[in-house]
Amino acid sequence: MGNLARADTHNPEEREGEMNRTLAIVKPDAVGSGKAGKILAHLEKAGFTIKAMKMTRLTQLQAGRFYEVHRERPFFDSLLAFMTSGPCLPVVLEAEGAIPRLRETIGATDPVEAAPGTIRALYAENKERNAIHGSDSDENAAREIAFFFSDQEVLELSG
Ligand code: IDP
Ligand code: MG
Repeated sequence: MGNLARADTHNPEEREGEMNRTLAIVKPDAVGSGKAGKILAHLEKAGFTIKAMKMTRLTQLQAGRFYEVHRERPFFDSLLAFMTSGPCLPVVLEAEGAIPRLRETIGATDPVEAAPGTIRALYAENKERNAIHGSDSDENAAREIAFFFSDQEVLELSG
């Protein structure tokens, strides 16, 4: 390991290997069809460390808040019905370059467009029931981790 801290890195704790965290959610289709274990194994094989996870079932209100940005989309009501249809599994993942790495590992939203070998290519049913969520930016990763995990849980993670 070189000791080349990036010039724009101010927090010394963030220097080593540029480790950071993102949020995945194993969605209700994948949990319900017994694919959660395979998906977690896929994520570990792709270089992520699981830092926290919990099985939960979203309420309509929670799903609406989580997907607030899509409220005006034609698929919003259907997405909420899907996301509240059964348990899901939010997971905090750590890796170097975690946010882009997760997006690459999960593949395109629609499984027919997802690159071969990606989680969605392997496990998604269709564009809506697509097995897994991944945060799309640093800002959203922080927001989405905080959405599911309390300050105390996150603090305990950093120990
Ligand atoms: P992403 O999950 O790949 O980031 P987004 O565009 O952020 O995709 O959409 C959020 C979720 O909404 C998708 O993962 C999928 O479950 C659902 N979704 C997105 N586009 C469509 C669509 O055109 N039809 C049905 N569901 C969709
Ligand atoms: Mg998205």
